[in-house]
Formats: sequence, C-alpha cells, structure tokens
Amino acid sequence: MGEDKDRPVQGLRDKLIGIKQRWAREGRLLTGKTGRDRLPPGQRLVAGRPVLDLGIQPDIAPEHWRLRIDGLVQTPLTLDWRAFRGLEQVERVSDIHCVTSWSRYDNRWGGVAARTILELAAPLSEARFAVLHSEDGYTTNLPLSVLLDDDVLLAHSWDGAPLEREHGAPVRLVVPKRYFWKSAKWLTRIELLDRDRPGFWETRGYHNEGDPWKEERYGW
Ligand SMILES: Nc1nc2c(c(=O)[nH]1)N[C@H]1C(S)=C(S)[C@@H](COP(=O)(O)O)O[C@H]1N2
Ligand SMILES: [Mo]
Repeated sequence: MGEDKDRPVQGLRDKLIGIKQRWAREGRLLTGKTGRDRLPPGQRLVAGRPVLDLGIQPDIAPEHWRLRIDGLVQTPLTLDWRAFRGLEQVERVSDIHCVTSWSRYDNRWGGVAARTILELAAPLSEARFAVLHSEDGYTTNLPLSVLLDDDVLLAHSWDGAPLEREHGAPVRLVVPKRYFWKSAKWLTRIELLDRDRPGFWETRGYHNEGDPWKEERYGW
C-alpha cells in the first residue's frame, strides 16, 4: 500500500480515537446510576432538615406514648417507652430521598430495628403487609418483607440528638429504601394484614411502592 493512500485514513482514525478519549474523560453518556453516584434520578442534595407534615405536629411526651403491634400476629403487643428503650438499641446510617426531590446523605438514626419488634409479636404466616398508623391520623403501607430489612428502624434519635417534635418524636419509622413519605412520624401502631391497604398518600396519587431508584413517585 502506498503512503499517500494510507495517510488520510490514519488521520481520520486518530481523530475518532481522540473524540472517544475526550468523551471518556468527560464521562459522556454516563447515566449516573452506577458506581460512585448515590443520588437517585431526579433528586437534588440538601444539607438542612426540611419538615413535611399534614399541618398537625402532635406533642407526645415519651411517658404517654404507646406502640401497638396487632392484626395478623400471634402475640399482639403494646409497648410503652420503658419497654421500647429496654429492647436492643442500634444505630444505622442512611440517606433520605423525599418524593418532592430533596435528598439528605448520612443520617445517623438511633432506635430499635423494626424486625426486633415484629419478631416479638410473631407475625402469622398469612401476614404479608403492614399499615403504619400515626398520631396525626396519617397512615402508610409497606410489604412486611420491607419492614424486616436490616436498615429499617423505629428511631428515637437523629444524628445523636433526640428526635424533635416536628420530625416525629418520640418515635418515627425510617425506611431508607423507599421515598421518605413511607417513614411514618409519631408512630403509634403497626397493623399486619394479609392484603395490601394503601395509606394516606398512596390513595392520593403517590406510588404504592415508592422506590426512589425506580423513580416510583406517582401512580402505580
Ligand atoms: N405521621 C406522619 N408521618 C409522615 C408525614 C406526615 O404528614 N405525618 N409526612 C411524610 C412525608 S411526605 C415526608 S417527606 C416525611 C418528612 O419527614 P420530616 O418532616 O422529618 O422531614 O415524613 C413522612 N411521614
Ligand atoms: Mo414527602
């Protein structure tokens, strides 16, 4: 092959390689869903602590608080504050993803694993879903299997301080793998059911599952 014929081809090839190398440097076409990225699609990071509620912030003194676990369980339970604090206390660090598009990293929650309390009540084999009930009349629903995840807490502290009233004191649920509306504040009752029963937002257009990584914000 003559040199004169090869040179333009070589030049073109170098140009293409150069473009691809630049794309690689710039991370072009990356979806942002793998590796180092912690932020689910459509979310933006905040540092503060937004408050979201229905316009009611119950003021529950720990000594007046009760948690009921009932429905399809072998041993219906009512825990008071002393009994709750007497259970194994754990800490978990997790990210918050709110459906209104804010996320907050590295929240350190202290409390009792939901699993610990559910095991005490001993769910019947038919029990597959849960409704979380709150003092302000709010409800939300989750599959029992999700509540049994190791990172799901009934939290009484946040970043080392007792939970504030506006964030659900004395005890709120924290479900890191779902949008934050599933994390019921001012929690007073866990009801186990054999079928799913959509809660407050789930009957008002929000998604039944609410997985931030699938961007399950609205609808079913
Ligand atoms: N009892 C109760 N729990 C609730 C709510 C509520 O109105 N009542 N709002 C939910 C929604 S929509 C969100 S985003 C989070 C907000 O929690 P925060 O106020 O601690 O940020 O609580 C969830 N849990
Ligand atoms: Mo929310």
